Amino acid sequence: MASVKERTYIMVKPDGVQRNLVGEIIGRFEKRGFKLTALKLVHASPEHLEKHYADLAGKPFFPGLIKYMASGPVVAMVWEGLDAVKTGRVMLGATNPLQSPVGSIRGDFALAVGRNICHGSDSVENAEKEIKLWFPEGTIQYSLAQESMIYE
Ligand code: RTP
Repeated sequence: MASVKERTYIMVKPDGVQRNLVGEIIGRFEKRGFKLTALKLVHASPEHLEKHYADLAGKPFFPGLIKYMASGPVVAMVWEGLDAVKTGRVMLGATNPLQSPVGSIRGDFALAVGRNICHGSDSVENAEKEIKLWFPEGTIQYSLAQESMIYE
């Protein structure tokens, strides 16, 4: 059932950080109406990234993916709101920027599948797993002043 408390894990990848797109990406989620409940800049280890991408172990691009993701800091975030997971994926666009509509993050800022700027959880279940992995310390709870202007 749709919940305004649904959470998704969004991560600006090293290319997004190096290209100064952090503010742009945060701004899009803020303006859409989502609520930020966790945020940190982290230079993740290959071991940590292998856990995050465990489902992809064995894919031919896996070693290159881990190397790229460990090449610099990422911005790890949790965003909360109605259909956060599905809407977050729409805001990101398709995995391959070529198939991403203009107006999406990848459709506006990326050209190559291996440098696609931003990660977003693909299911509520995976979002909760990823949030635990990246924020074992937990997230912050607070209320948004304009919540009644976002939800009926
Ligand atoms: P992400 O997990 O990063 O949000 O991406 P996604 O769900 O859209 O795509 P997924 O299939 O989970 O792949 C994870 C990341 O691996 C890189 N990739 N490279 N070279 C390739 O063919 C290839 N395929 C995937 C991308 O950076 C993708 O986001």
